[in-house]
Amino acid sequence: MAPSFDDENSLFDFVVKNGNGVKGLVDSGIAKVPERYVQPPLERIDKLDAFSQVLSPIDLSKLDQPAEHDQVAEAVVRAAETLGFFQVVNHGVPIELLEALKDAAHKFFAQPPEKKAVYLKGVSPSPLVKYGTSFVPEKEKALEWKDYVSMVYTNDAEALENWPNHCKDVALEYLKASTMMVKKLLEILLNNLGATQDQDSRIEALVGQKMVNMNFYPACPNPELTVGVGRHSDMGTLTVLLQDGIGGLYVKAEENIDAGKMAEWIEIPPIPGALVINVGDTLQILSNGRYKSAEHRVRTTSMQSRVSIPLFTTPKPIEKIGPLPQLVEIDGVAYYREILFGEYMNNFFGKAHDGKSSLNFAQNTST
Ligand SMILES: O=C(O)CCC(=O)C(=O)O
Repeated sequence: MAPSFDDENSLFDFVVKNGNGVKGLVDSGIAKVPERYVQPPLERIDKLDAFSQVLSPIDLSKLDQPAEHDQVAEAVVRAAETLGFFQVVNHGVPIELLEALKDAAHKFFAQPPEKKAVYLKGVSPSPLVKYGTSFVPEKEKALEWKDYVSMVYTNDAEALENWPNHCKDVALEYLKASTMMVKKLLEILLNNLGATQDQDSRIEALVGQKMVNMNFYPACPNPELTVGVGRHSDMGTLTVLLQDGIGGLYVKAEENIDAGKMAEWIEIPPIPGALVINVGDTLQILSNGRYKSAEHRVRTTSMQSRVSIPLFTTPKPIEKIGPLPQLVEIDGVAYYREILFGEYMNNFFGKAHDGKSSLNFAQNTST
């Protein structure tokens, strides 16, 4: 018989503190999600409420063809200026590697809870690896239906020594191949801002810290009441995301008053072999608002477990972030203040997901 999780504390201990995660909850045989996972009505995701707009993926191999380069670069810039989300193909990350990553994620989460719990915050043998569930469970009224393992990159040797055996080789290869792609995209985005001076060192600083996550969303008995991940934008520079074929990732197209369009959620359908790219808050800040960090969220599904594997690229915590001075001069105003990325990060991880409110922290209140 499934254990009772009517008592909030016993549920929290089981899922969060003891590391059983949502996977442990599902494996215990629950027929209905516990109250603590029930989202307020406005946060629930109605599948039928979203547009399924198949935005053509951008073929990055064309960047190497002089006749096509400018058109592709323009598509990247346009996507960063509008939705902040796009998919890429022929990105240089081997397709077999993408398959191996999804397998590795399934294998990691299929392990018994005690094998994963060794990486829980506070007991993990390495500060580079953290296993957990939801986003910041201590701060959330309703928990997110997701388990994850995070692997922070410092150097190859430390990654191979500390990252979990099931994931380390493939995650490291993914990080390297994807970072090369991210740098190419940043070159395009910075050129468009006229930021050509010291570009290589600027790009290195923008991707100075990297982290690969493996997310696991177990099949959920009540997808209509829960979220896999709540509405949020990423805090960093660019995120590369591998999703499997299950679907459920949504991005918000902002209201466009000039075009008479209301805000709407668009489903980002899985495209075999493609990777999703999304603009993070750091690029919105750097571009003084020209590039838009993408508000996104994830639905749960009752049919099958889903995995996704993001690579987050961010500046190092000691790095300053702020709008490019030449853009402030053109705009006559700095929409964001200059701050240490570490401060931005602490604020981001100190609160439950709440759309793009993370950006308020960097807002220049004197404008
Ligand atoms: O699973 C996904 O598709 C998105 C994951 C995500 O937004 C995150 O890990 O921050």
